[in-house]
Amino acid sequence: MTSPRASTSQSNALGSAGNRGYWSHDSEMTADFGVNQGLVEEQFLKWVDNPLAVDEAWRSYFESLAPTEWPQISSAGTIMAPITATGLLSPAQEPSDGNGSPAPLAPRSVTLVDGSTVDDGARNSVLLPPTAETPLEPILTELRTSFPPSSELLAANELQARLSALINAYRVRGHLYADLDPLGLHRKPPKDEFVLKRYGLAHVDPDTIFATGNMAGPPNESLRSVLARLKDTYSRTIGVEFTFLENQDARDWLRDRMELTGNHIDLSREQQVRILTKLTDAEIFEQFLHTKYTGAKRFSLEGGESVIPMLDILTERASELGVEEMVIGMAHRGRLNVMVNIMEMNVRQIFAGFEDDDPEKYVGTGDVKYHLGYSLDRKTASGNSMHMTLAFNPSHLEFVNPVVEGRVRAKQDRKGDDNRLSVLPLLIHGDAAFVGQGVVAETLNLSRLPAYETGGTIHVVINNQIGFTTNPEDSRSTSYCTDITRMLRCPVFHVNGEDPEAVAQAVTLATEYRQRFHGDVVLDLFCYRKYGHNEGDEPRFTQPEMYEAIDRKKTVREVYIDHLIKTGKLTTQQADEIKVQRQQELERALEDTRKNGNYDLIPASMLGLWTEFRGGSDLDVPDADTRFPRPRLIDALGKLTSYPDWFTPHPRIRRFVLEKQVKVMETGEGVDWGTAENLAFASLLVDGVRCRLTGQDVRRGTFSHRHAVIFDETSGRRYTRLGHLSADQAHLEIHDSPLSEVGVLGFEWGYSLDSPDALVCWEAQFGDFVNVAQVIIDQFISSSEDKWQRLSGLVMLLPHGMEGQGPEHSSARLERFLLLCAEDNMQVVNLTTPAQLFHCLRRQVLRPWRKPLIVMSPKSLLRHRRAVSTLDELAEGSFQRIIPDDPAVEPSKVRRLALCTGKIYYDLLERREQTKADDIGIIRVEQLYPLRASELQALLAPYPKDVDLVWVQEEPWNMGAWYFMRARLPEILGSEQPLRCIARPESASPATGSGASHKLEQRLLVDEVFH
Ligand SMILES: Cc1ncc(C[n+]2csc(CCOP(=O)(O)OP(=O)(O)O)c2C)c(N)n1
Ligand SMILES: [Mg+2]
Repeated sequence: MTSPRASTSQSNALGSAGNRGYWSHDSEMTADFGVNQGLVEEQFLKWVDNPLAVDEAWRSYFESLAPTEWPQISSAGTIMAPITATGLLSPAQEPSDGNGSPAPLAPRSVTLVDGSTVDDGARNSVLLPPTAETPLEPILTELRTSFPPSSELLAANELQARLSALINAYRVRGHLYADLDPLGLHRKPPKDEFVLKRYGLAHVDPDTIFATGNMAGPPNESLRSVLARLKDTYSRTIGVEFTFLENQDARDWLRDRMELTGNHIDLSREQQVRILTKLTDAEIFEQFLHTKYTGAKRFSLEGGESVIPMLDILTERASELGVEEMVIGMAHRGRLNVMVNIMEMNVRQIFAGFEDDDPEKYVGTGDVKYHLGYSLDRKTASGNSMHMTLAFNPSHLEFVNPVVEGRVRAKQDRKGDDNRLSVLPLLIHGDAAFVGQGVVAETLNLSRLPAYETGGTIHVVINNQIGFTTNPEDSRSTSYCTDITRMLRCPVFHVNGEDPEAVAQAVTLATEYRQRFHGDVVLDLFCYRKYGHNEGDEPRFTQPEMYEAIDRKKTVREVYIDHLIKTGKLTTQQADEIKVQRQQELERALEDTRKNGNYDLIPASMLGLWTEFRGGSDLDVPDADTRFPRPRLIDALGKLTSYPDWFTPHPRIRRFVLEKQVKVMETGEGVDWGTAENLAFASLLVDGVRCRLTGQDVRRGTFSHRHAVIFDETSGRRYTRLGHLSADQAHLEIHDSPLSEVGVLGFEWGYSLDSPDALVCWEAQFGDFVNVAQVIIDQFISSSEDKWQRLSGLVMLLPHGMEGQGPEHSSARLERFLLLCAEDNMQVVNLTTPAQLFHCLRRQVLRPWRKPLIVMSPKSLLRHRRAVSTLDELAEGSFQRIIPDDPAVEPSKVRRLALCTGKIYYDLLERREQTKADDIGIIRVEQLYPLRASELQALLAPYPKDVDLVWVQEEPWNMGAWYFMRARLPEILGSEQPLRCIARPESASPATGSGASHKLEQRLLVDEVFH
């Protein structure tokens, strides 16, 4: 199918790509991008959710389509094709969702024209136009029926078939025999695979002419020539895995591009000199640091210098193909080299880091130099500008991957880059980490999901065939370290890093592939590591054989110079000039750094989008007015509770959600948790604030309280209540996520970095599972401001509370979050009323203070009869960090004052009412961090000096907020006021597995407060 808009955006991409640029190898490739199915699907998904979310051209295009022409949605489960029990609907019959748009449908079987039915999977292919088949050229037009079965013909057919089998074997398995390892130590399978004998072709005269079938190139060719081309293409210094690609166009495109050229790139002398210059930059930079800062850790790239020309070509070619912005995630290896030689960072800043001569400058803050991020606008050779961002990362290998993807997605969303061609994610991995770390698989799994796709990531593996001191035999069960990407069936180019021109060919193909087919692609750069893991490490203790081979090696640059001299492209003198020039530049820069100083790399985080926002101390930033007028709340409720004519809600949704909310509208009373939360989102959306909420089952809500998206009772078609508030409401994304914590949370944190003006939320299924994402919490969320001056307003909703559901469904590990709190780095709240949630979520956006917000979300309070608010509390109230006791309880009569947080409050309140124990005071600490000392002091002031002050929590003594309170409260309250704790006894696991025991424990706990 085609769309007017799809072809427009292609021509935009072609506009820049069509000018033959520096690395344009095949300007023709840009002439037939084909219809961007991903873009069409994405626009379609937006349109069905809210027709106004797409621009006019798309709107009228989709409106013009009959349902049978609706795009197939490849991402399972997001949206289904239009059907009813009786079959396909036409647009005229198509029920509307109230805003004039058809709404999505749930999976069903489809009635076909012939009366048969097919299920979902088959339906997609039914609704798509059939794939055009290229008719094969008749071989001999005059023979239309059959050939005489002569023995010669049969023998010839047999030989032709054998050759086809051999051609196919090269395509599928040629990479196994390729010359990939510069050290020559890489073990290959026994060498008989492609021996002609095996294919029954040994006795054939090599000059016999064969038909080449679907092999790109001449239609007829001698056996000798076919074999030479196959070897060149598939078993030289590039080994490619691509035959499993599901997209036949992509497979054929790659095959043709490789076979036509023998997988060689046609480089001008100018391009070859550029490659050499980049290799020289890479090598000389490392050698310079090695001599000037002997023994200092830099994680040298030596042995893998080809990464630098590779990234240079990637940047140039991507720019020619319409990429305007790249976000890069990479680890330690070669990072400084990339910063200087690809990102054009002033090398003086690196030298300043090595000088590190002012011990007082970064006490308690900052990060090591090979973790720092950086961004710049690079002018490319083709005259375009490329904004390049290197993401900050922790030592924890690979965890930056989802963060980079989230950042890219946010940039794409902000730019309206719907075809995802102008912002490119680039992830650079180590061989051991890539296959070893689970977060890699989680991130790969995000790549084709509507909520997370970024149009394809280019992965580069600096495969130095070792991880610290560990050999591949001990670090993976797979043949290649890239085999984890087989889950996506994306192309993988293994390339010998000592052949920079093969590297150039592979990276050119990979870049074009990403821009053309919008999918992930992998470059596995086989290389070696000249030194130990770092420069102070002796690798010969553990890898003597490998290092013997390494010691004998010329550098990659020298090997390439030999090649250029041999082919008459360069003289030794010219090569030396390039080297000397680079050395002199570095000498001058070092001298300047030492003389003039002041080149420290200070992360510049508060520029651009961030200028209006603040980090730092809580007290320095005023509170926001979070009120929202009652008539507008009623209007929002009206929208939330209405639905289109075609929609029939499930009776229980109608009764317990919609009718209940209508009642709130009428009475202004009974705002429950789900209603307040929906209203918080709605109030922001109608005021133009983008909102994004992902997590497992968030559309409905794990505890069935949200129902932001509801489903037609019979067809299952989806209706997004929050998507139909007003014509000009801001964009909403609410997506059920995959069953992932670390990948998804990393992604959302990345998304929040580039969306300071949006409400970005992630919800855990139960808070208990949040520890699967602990690295993201420790290394990014809690510490990024301190280490990198990076702020985030991410909200984490973590269901928490002791409710008899067992050890793994009770605790979001509040204690761990509190342990991480320092320097006002984040906010931790445990709320008791829907109004509090409403104001807290609104505050998160309306206050310019950007800090992660950790919410201990309730479970039973979602439906607790007392945990309700009024519309007036939403309209007129504000967020209360601490909620004082009922004014009816006279402070001077209180003998015991219970400080608590979260749902235990209601247990205490009910007991107090039952026992009329008005000598027990109850104060709710709603915001545990930052804790405002003055507020707490003011609240406690009216109570008697000798009041029995207790911290009451339902969590075991060694969990919950007690350790935190015990450490913080004495200072706030003054040391003379004793403080004790009433809690469950200490416990190694958060909760009992028995519901009955839970109840008993809870009763005893409350007894203790009231005894
Ligand atoms: C999650 C994690 N585990 C362990 C480490 C410690 N570590 C640092 S580098 C390294 C080896 C990495 O090998 P590889 O991924 O091949 O990268 P290379 O150093 O070879 O470039 C290890 C184990 C780490 N940084 N992160
Ligand atoms: Mg390695």
